Amino acid sequence: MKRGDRVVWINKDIFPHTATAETRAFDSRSIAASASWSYEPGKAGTFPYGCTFHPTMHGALTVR
Ligand SMILES: [Cu+2]
Repeated sequence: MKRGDRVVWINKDIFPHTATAETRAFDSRSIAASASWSYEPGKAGTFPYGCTFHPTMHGALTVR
């Protein structure tokens, strides 16, 4: 994605999850089942993130 774009996490699970950057550059806090959270990054870079509830869940957001 590019700066100025908006990314949306949609929780399609029956349990709450978070999208929390390892650097805490962003943190959705708890996203309830069937809810969503969006974020507009202000800085370029690669941001590894995870779910604070489930340590095996992780990903990375790349912003150009
Ligand atoms: Cu989770």
